[in-house]
Amino acid sequence: IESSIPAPLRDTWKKFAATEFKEKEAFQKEVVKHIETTLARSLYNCDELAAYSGVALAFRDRLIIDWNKTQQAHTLLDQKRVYYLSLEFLMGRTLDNAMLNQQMKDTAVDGISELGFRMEDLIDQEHDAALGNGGLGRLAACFLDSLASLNFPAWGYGLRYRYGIFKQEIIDGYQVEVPDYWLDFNPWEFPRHDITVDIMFYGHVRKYTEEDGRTSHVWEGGEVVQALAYDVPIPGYGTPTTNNLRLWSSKPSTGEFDFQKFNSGDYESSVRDQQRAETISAVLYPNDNIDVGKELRLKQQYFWVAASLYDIVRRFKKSGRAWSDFPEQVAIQLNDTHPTLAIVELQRILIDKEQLDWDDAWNIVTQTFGYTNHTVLPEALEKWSVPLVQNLLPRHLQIIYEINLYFLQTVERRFPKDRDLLRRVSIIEESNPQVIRMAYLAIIGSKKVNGVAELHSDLIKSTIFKDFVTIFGPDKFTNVTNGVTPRRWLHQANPKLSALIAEKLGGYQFLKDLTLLNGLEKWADDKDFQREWMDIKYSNKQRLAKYIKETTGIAVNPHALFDIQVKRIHEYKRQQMNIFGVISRYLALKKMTKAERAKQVQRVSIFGGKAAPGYWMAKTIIRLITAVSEVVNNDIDVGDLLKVVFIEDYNVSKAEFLCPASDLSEHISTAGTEASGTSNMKFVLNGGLIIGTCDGANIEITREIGEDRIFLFGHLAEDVEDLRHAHRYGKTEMDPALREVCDEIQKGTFGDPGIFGGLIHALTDGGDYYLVSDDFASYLATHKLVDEAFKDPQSWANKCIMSVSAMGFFTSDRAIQEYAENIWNLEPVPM
Ligand code: 73E
Repeated sequence: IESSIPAPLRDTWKKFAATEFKEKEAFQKEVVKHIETTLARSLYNCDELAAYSGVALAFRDRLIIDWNKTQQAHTLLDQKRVYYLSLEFLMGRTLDNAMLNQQMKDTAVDGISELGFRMEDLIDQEHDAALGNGGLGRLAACFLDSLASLNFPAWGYGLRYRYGIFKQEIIDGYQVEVPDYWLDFNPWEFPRHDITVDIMFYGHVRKYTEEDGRTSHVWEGGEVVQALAYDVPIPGYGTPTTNNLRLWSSKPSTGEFDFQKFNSGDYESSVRDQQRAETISAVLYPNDNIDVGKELRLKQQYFWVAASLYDIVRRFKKSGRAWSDFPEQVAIQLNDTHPTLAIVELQRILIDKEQLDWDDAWNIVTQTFGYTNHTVLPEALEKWSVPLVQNLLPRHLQIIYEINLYFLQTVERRFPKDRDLLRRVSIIEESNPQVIRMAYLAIIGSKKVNGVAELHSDLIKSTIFKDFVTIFGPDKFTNVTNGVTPRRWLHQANPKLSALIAEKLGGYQFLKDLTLLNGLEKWADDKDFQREWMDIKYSNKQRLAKYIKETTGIAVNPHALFDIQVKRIHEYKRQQMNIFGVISRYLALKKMTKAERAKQVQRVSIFGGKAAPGYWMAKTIIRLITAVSEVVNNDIDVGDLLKVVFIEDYNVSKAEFLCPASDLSEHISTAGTEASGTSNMKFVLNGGLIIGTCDGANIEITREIGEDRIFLFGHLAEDVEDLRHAHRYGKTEMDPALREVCDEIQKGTFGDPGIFGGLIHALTDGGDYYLVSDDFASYLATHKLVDEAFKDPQSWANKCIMSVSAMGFFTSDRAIQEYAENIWNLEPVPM
């Protein structure tokens, strides 16, 4: 209140309020002003980076105006808000998205060309904001876009890493990691030097008795680090709603604790403490679907969760409401178990700081949180060692024990004498050392638990969380199938296709209601429309071919079938099966006569994706792909019939030109391992077909588009256990085609076979855990069907158009609407 302008002066103030540019000249004026003043450059000294910066600053001003209005409106209305807590936000670039969401891109393209620049070149100057590993982080970014586009009052909370996911270079065929320092010029963030929170680690808990006889706890004597807020505006599409993403950065505390050390002359250790403080938000852990359990990661989690909750609670308290209203005003969604400590932290705030009774506090907590599970892979389920937590967060450990005690007591009352059940569902696993099972804590502390695709949500209920369904009943568990934002993944990535669709549907309303795509159905057999459609696909493939030529030197024919698998490299995603299939194709081509070869479909096999730096097997898979590409691409017998390409440093902005350029994309995880997948949705939405297993969202995609428009193969999730069992007991023989591939690798056709020993071992003595051999025959046979289908361009085009027309379900808008209705109980703010 004290910081607002006195009422009588506000009219003067409003007379000078910032306004948004609306036409070309006003835009140009803003750009030149920013280049000449904000950036201190001139028309004699303006390169593409300066021009990009000028355009970015001009659009940033527009965003800020809408953002201020949105935040004021939300504060005034004081409706329920949702807070999306995610350790990862894989935003990619902002400028193009901001121009499109504000529906000002055409004006800007025109305006900037009169100033001597091509907008594509400027857009290309921007560094990706790559604060995430893969699907989980990108999902968070799509959700922010949908929340704003649907006018929901929502905030994202995350960490402002100084280094995002590493940049991947391929050197001599191997992945090399290069740090991603992305902050030298970032016009899209605003430091809020007035918004800081002190966060404590270590220390001890002191118990004392209050005057009324109750026991209280203080956590004290620890090390304090400061969290500083950086805000990022999130514009909705075709609405002024602009939400806030708040990212915390760590700094040394300016509080008394550190002055003590300084004053006592302990400079060295004081400097070390400062560096330690900055380390917390320094780097994103580069592991997708793997839990490593490092202390610094736990520090990141608590630092971010504690700062965010402090902020959320502070905002709630300003409203002057009773604590019991908290769950009516606040919904907090946990993106996987990474923010699970928020449950414990809120309980701690309520009992230790706000003096609520345990039960009242716990009721509030368990009405506030929702937990989204993203994986069933055992190696990805977070477990924190008890000694580690004891040392870093002693009060939280006490509270976790207490939560567990009360929980186990209720279980015991309902299921007396079932000691094994108690052992199975305890938050504490009795291993050596003991560990805390974060997923169990998340379930117990949340109102709702959801998986991210139907199969996945069923699987968590029948496997890893089975006992909790028995205890809490089935209604606590629900499904929200993932989605992707059509603004970025159709309109921005594939402007030509978006324009063609708009022409047929009479406008761009489909970008706000993706089910309108079903209006394309009636054009699916129209020859002219098919030709326009496939011409766009061809030009997207040409653009990719040009990029491949420029970056790798490999010449690929844009008329060939482009077969793309881009995603993090992981054994469960089975890029190894794909490259084995490529080798098998290569061997078959080598055996053919010239006449037979002439009848084959030309293929370009394109791979891309990062391996976690410590994941040896994933790195070996990359090495095999690059080795095969060297041999195959230089074999004159093969020529254009087969090319193999590894795209370096796959990221969001590369996905934006890869998705529109596929004829076929691969989503071939071992059944039951890929929770959802989201690139499957992006590829189909861009008019590509997919080859895939009955896994994750592939199943629902099949249901929507029809099974004759997808190339499904392989065993089902329900078969997996038996198949693995058979491998363990040596009751299987390797698929003969796969045997041939392995023999060829071992002969040295792709270089020193010693390099690939691990891959072969995984298939043989390793027990073939991902069932490559079991699915291989069906995989190859299905690729043959793909070739046959590709030979009939009209029927292929029809399949693509019909598929796109049926993709309405997979918008992240639908997913967000489901969360709002079934989990958050959240209403949009009318704008
Ligand atoms: O299937 C994808 C899913 O589409 C799943 O593997 C991914 O989340 C996507 C969005 O729901 C995912 N990432 C992680 N777990 N599941 C993960 C785990 C630990 C660290 C980083 C990411």
